Amino acid sequence: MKIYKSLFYLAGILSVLCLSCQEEPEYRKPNIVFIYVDDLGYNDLSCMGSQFYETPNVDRIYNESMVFTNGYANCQVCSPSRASLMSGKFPARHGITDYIGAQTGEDWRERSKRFTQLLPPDYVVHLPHEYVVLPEALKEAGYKTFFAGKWHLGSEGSYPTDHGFDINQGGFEQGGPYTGGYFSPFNNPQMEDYKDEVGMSMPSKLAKETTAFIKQHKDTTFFAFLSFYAVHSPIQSTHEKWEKYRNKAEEMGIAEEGFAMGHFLPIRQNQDNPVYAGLIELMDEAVGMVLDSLEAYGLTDNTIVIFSSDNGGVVAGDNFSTNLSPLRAGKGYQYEGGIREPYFIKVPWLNHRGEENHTPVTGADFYPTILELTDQDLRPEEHQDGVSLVPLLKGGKIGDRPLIWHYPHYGNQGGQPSSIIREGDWKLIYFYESEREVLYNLKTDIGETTDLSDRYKDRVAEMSSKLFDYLKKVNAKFPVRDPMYDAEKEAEYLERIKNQYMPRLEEQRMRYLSKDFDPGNNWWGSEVD
Ligand SMILES: [Ca+2]
Repeated sequence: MKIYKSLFYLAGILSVLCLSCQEEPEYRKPNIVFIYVDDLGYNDLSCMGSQFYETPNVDRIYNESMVFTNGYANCQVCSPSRASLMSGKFPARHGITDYIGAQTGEDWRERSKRFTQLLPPDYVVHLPHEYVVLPEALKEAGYKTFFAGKWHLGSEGSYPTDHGFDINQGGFEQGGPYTGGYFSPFNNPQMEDYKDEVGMSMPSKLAKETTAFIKQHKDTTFFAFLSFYAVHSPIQSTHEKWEKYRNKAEEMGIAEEGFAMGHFLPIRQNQDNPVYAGLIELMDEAVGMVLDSLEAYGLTDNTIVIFSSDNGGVVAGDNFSTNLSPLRAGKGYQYEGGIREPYFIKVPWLNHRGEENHTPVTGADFYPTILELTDQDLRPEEHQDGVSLVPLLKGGKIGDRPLIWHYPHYGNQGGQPSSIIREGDWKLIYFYESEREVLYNLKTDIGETTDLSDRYKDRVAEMSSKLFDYLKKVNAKFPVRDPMYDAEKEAEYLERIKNQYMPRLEEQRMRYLSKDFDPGNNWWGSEVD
């Protein structure tokens, strides 16, 4: 008995000694760095299989993440996907179904001059204020919240600082760097231009602001949302990077023809655009700056890093930048190229090493996932269409659920008004023009080449009714037939695209790949005397 007592006494002394000499580190909620690239395609990264683009820094995230191979944006264009990420709701529910600024109804007919069969419906034009969106939830939990880059979720009154971000660097109503291009001065009304930054690239500037924020808040808990304007049009790069990728394209062999006609527009057939490759590398270097700053301030082990994009890479329309084979099409389209994305979640203490998870997941899942990873109660009344992916991150499963997309608009890139439902390996697309469905099995046919709707009529009926039940439940809006539609005019328009526009695109492609290419203006302002 005496011995036990002495041991107990001794243990007590030791534990007191231990506490005094070695302070228990105070538990701190993890930081979050969310990196969102604009218009980045599924395989526009070297870690995702590109042989042309080089992205060693994004590959660092990939290598320490769980990689979701069936990770999706919630729409084939930007604003709807961004609103889904912030709100945890699918676009049909939050009502921002097209990029903010797109024309609808008779305006579409008058201004697009495309002579389409349908008139697209109105949509919500800013992130609804009544929602408690992700940054607001994190702010309530004590996070310092920071936004840098592209916003495109409303104009004044609906900027990042109106939706839970303490700081906004460069986010406003515009969807691209239209005010000053990709090299400083940017003339962005929400971001200061400095004299010593003239010629600096937009990705570097956004990374610089993000790392300054991280440094300033390294002793608190923060949520930094780095929302690159890259790699959205107008694509621009430096002379040096253009030259590197022009030479690389030549080494890989330049195809004689670069385009093939799609439904409405020519579609780029290869990854061989040296300006786009250079812009991707500028983005990648900026990612490296942010990762290095986490390392420098000792934050790597307590910072969750997430990487994704808002829609597919641009294969048609805008700058006709890339090709996403074996996925079909790209931004603006209802096919996998339009919606499937790089989707990486790095949780340092789960020690992932690039393991692939094939469960279909979407941008709406980030909100509940982040809440659970930061020990907060879920808010199912907010993120109604998202689920927490923490069970998957821990090696388990989540319940089966249908994923739904609703895009009752014509994309500038040639996409068609359509709705999509994905269940398991099956994907059903409903086209509003033809009022027909197509059915693909993505496991055996990732390129969506073989329509199986005639063979699986029961499955089509079942998935279709699930899709439209959901759309009706959330009061989705639908396109209407244009009473002034003229099939002949549309056919003439499409002939002009094929016979006049496509040859001009081929010329432009070859100009970018020629040895003496010079865009003028000192390489878009990147070269400073
Ligand atoms: Ca986008």
